[in-house]
Amino acid sequence: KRLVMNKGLLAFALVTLSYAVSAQPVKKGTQKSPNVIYIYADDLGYGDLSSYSATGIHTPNLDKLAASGIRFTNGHCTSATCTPSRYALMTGKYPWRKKGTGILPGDAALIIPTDKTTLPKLFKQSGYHTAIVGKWHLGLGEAVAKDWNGEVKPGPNEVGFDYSFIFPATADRVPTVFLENHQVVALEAKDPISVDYKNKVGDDPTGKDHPELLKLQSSPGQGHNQTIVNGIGRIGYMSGGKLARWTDEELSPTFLAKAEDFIRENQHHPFFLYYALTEPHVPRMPATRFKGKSGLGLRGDAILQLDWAVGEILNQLKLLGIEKNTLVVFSSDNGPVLDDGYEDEAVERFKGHAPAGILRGGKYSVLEGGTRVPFIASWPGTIKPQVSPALVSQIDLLSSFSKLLNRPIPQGDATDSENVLDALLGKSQKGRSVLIEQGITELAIVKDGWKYITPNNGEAYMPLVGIETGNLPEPQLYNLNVDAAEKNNLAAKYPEKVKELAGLLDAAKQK
Ligand code: NG6
Ligand code: CA
Repeated sequence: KRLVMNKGLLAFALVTLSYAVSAQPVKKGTQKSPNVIYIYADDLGYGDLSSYSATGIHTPNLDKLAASGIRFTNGHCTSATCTPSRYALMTGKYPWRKKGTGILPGDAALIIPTDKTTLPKLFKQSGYHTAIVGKWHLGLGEAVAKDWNGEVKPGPNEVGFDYSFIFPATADRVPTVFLENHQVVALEAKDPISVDYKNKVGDDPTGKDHPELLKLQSSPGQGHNQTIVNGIGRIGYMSGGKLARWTDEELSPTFLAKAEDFIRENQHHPFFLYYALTEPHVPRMPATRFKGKSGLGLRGDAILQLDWAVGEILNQLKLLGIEKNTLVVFSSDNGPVLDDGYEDEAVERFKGHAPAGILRGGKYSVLEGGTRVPFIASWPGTIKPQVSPALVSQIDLLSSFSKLLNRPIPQGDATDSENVLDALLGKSQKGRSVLIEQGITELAIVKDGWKYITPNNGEAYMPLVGIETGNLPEPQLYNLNVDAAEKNNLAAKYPEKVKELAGLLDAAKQK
């Protein structure tokens, strides 16, 4: 009798065990709710990765990511500078529709509406855990005047991120501190922070008065000579917060550690991570072990550091066994620039490296070099490796992920975002057919490969940064299908095409 009972128990135990085993690995909605990591480089150009034509610099981790998924050859940010591109990414609206979306100072108020659909909110409402780690540059608080020593909000947490670990603006703008959720990290009550973009505050030395204290000189005529932090002159003045100020060499390792923590803590739950790196934006001051490594000056070294950080994230996904359940998208917020304010030898040591590849222009340009950037999507096991010519823009991530998550966007929100999910998953090589590109002053419109740049009187060349803007007083028309380098202006030859595109751009502006 005892034996029978034991057999019964054993059977019960086996059934329970097999139930437990079969129940455990079935992660809720494995295919429908992949983790999504959006990795955003800052000022990385179309030609800066070896998978995108660079020969003088090697980026093995990003190349591996590209080879494992889709390498887009016509992927775009909306704008040739940072703030507007990030605004579009968050809201699915073209930034030029709204005033105040240009490059923001470090003390600007939040410009993302808190009551509208945003990219992180879409995920959050779908049950994801959401986080941003890295550069923000979309403003903080209700107003310019704010207390950095209290709770600084609204900010990323109010527009959809459960967790945020950011720096407020750019690496070259004060305050040079991290914020975790609403608080400045490592701030001491006895040493409060003040920030001012008009008048000097406190008695910290400035780059202007004390160039002898600098480890990186600012380029003549380009500012970057106000408060000195870590031997680097910044844009803007700050005082206090001595313990809280970052060391530039630690920026990337710090962001990486925070991103890894978030991934580890959420490995059993769908998550969305916006990992916004600072490389290769100025000041380029990578960790000491990367200095001198590229032979191209600090800009090249910063790109090697960027590639390393991406590699660490990819390794972690593998180690945790979640790489097949994670869609990684990589891109950049605007085109490249060599001298953007510091004498870091990017120009002297570029050794023929073409940061925008075959494209004309770079950061600030309405030419392709301004907004056509590296764009990679990888989801091992789901996306078939390929090179795709589909026209895709970061502004489309909102609508595309709304489709992926099967979560419609309320009317009136994200109205410039198009669903290009099939292109992002490699099921189609066709993306959008029309795209509006924003340079520092002008707009251009692309339709089925034909690009029209509005005539304007802005400067054609920015001598300090050495970049062609694409501004000309006469209309420009390029056939990007055969002339991605924008060498042949066909406006005089095809006046009808010019008219059609100019009309289309006007209509889009009215929308
Ligand atoms: C410019 C800065 C440049 C960089 C840029 C913002 C000057 C002369 N130049 O105004 O150094 O900070 O703003 O770059 O101040 S972005 O990638 O964040 O848009
Ligand atoms: Ca940028």
